[in-house]
Amino acid sequence: MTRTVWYPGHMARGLRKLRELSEKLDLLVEVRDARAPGLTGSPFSEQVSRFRPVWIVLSKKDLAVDEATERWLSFFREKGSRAWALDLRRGNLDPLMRAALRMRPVHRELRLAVIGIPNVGKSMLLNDMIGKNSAPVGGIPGITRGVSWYKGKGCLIVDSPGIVDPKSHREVHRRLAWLGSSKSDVIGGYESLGEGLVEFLGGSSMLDRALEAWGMERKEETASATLERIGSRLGCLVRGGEVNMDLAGRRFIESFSTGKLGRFTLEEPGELQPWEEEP
Ligand SMILES: Nc1nc2c(ncn2[C@@H]2O[C@H](COP(=O)(O)OP(=O)(O)OP(=O)(O)O)[C@@H](O)[C@H]2O)c(=O)[nH]1
Ligand SMILES: [Mg+2]
Repeated sequence: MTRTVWYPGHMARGLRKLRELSEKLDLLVEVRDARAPGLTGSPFSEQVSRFRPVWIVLSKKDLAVDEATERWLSFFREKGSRAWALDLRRGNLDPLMRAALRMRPVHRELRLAVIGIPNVGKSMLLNDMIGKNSAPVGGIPGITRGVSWYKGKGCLIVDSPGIVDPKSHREVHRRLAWLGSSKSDVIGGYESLGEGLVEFLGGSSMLDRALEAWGMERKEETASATLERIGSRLGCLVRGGEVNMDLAGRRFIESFSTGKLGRFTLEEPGELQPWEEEP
């Protein structure tokens, strides 16, 4: 049977290890992508939040629409979570660190874990927190494979591997792939994912904005035809001048996920997704 969800062994091991560790922790910081703060929630955070404080950091603030990020921050704060939005490449973690260190028990260092789904910036946040580039960071999901402790000023911080929920709806995994948080080649191939993204963006003016970055215009056509034009524009050609649709999808998703096509927010707080049922 073809696998439709990316859930390698290191995720299951990481989740087990985090569960074992959670008793020892004073605080967990969950990193979510500011472009889709609902869809990028961690499967572990809900379980652990019943007995440990979980704070939220919306990373990649620079790639999301500012007004939407403000609405998400209010949403999380109204639910009782402490929440910050950050461009982790620029740091500016003083308010977060000051608040975290206030949770430090008098007799020992603060024990904190950074959790979240893949590629949201957990290791980058940890490095910012300890003031050293100790944890490996990278642009593809699955860089951190195990659970490791790092020492900061007055704190011990755990970096953990990105963990997705294998039981989430397939559409959630597709959206995570658009954001670079799931492995596209495992969950259906770049052509179909690229077409899905064209279709999704086509429901609003987001597609016009994305195409604009390549000097292209929107036309009345199928998603496949748009992706083909993108591929042609980017020179994703095979012999005979035909477009390599898999490569076109890959380049489109990479450009989108790394912010080359501008700022986007894919969901609003409280929005019901098409695959979710009314309560
Ligand atoms: N533009 C932008 N890029 C960011 C930000 N935070 C992280 N990144 C980028 O996101 C990518 C992933 O960062 P990591 O820190 O490795 O993410 P991770 O969550 O530890 O990923 P895994 O270990 O694979 O689960 C890197 O290419 C970072 O440069 C941010 O706030 N803004
Ligand atoms: Mg990491």
